[in-house]
Amino acid sequence: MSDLPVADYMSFDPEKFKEEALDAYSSKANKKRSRQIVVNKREQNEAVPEILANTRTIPGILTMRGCCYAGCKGVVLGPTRDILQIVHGAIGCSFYAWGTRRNKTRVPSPEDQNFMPYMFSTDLQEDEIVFGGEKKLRAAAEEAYKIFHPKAMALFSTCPVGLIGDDVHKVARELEEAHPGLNAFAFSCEGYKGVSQSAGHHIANNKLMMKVIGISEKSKPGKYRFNILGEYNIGGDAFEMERLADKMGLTIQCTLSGNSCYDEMTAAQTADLNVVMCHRSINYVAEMMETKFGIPWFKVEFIGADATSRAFRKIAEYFGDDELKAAVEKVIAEEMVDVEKARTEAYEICKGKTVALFVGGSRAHHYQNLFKELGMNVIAAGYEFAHRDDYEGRKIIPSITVDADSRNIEQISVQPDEKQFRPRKTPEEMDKLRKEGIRFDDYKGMMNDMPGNTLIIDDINHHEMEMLIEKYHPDIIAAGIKEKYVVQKQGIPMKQLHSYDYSGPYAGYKGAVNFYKEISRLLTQTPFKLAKAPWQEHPELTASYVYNDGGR
Ligand code: CFM
Repeated sequence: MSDLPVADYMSFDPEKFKEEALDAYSSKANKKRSRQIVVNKREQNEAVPEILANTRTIPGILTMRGCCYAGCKGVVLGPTRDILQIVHGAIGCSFYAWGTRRNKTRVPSPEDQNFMPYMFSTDLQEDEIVFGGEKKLRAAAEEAYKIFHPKAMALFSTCPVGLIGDDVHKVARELEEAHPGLNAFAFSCEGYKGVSQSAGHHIANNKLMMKVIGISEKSKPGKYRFNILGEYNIGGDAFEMERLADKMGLTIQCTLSGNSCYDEMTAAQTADLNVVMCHRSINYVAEMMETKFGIPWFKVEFIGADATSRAFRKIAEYFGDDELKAAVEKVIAEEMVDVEKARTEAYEICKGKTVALFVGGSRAHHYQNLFKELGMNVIAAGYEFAHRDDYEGRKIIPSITVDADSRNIEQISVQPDEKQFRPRKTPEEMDKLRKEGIRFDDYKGMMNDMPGNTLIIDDINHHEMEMLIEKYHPDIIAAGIKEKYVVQKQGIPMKQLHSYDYSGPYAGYKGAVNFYKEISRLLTQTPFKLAKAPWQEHPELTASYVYNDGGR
């Protein structure tokens, strides 16, 4: 047997769970789901098992996933405050990508533009679906331009736009011709493209590389300048990283895209390092910036106090300045005082409790850091839309089969930029850093970080979630708004790890303190355990008509 630590949960039998969960399916569905539910069982140093990921959800199964448009507009571009973003489509698509993700922004001065409070949509109607909506999009964009005079405008396609064939890219070109100096670009990010929001990330990454990153050289002042890729400032997470970086004497040139502005993005290539938080949504930009501008990248996590310290130490190591290293250590020591106090208090309540996480494409991994710090055992985890590399690590990328759904998404290739390519380190310096433990261009994936005998479920559905709760009653489930009430109604505390409901930040040190306190509160609260659904008290419900028959 493996000498890896085993999830400390006596009755938990992931093999049995898998067998029972699959039992409910038809043979075809069973075959597919059996490759998406795996037991993370392996010998020490052996590769983690292969999982099937980034494939279509089986029709009829309720999925947690979002759409391609959500990944492009909602996720990657959404948090940028001063690119005026117009959604070409029905009003609902716009409304649900506006504000619900809680990506915050801080406008430096009243003169700076901020379009976050506005929702721009063409509000497509039936007659435009029949006769075409391009004219309406053009008119909407002109109207918005006249009112706001933005530096950049982005146009987003929703499902009907692709079906009726409106040329959003032509409208963007016309806008640029009509308004010299305006940077206008459009996204063919129709909701149905690809199998999830992951396709939208890729489409957004491509366009940012082609139209935004590298078009100016107005960098921020600072000696040690880096970009954070894949951090979206949900509940103020990026604010916490900015606070810490400031204290340590580091400069964040640009965050893609939490609390970001257009000017910072256009000069992102002037930074000397890219650190990647959410690998899934932004690894394409990291790779392309390395090829085009010579900026090395490595993966970090700012979720979890220890992970935060590790991340900043790695950054200091990369820049290699002793003064900087000392400043980083000083801040870590200062910050850890409050962290340790909060952690010790929470630890007593949380230790030994179990948790299952099913979140997006990176958080199901990152948040395990915080639960571990509380002494909790992760028994099951899964992503909604991540790819195999996010589970098994980047080294398996060459063995991923590219299917028709992925081929649907434009692949762009970049070349070293004639003027702006500049290696940041010599090959010898890079080798030295590698020897010191910095893994450039790598992500080891979630499964390699998890104990043996844990359950990994890709694109979990209601049936499997309900079964997990019924059979194994995790003490906490971390997931999203779509799962929240299903979980709570079964008496299990639920931590919403997408928008954090009304809470956050959870990143960095202050974030860790918030998280510890909240998890202890969730574990000591009783309302959901006390509440009984009507069917629990009276298994059979009967209905009767109550109406006034007028005395007849
Ligand atoms: Fe990256 Fe995200 Fe996530 Fe994501 Fe998302 Fe999100 Fe997420 Mo919701 S970019 S993959 S598409 S960390 S919106 S901020 S919480 S599913 S785990």
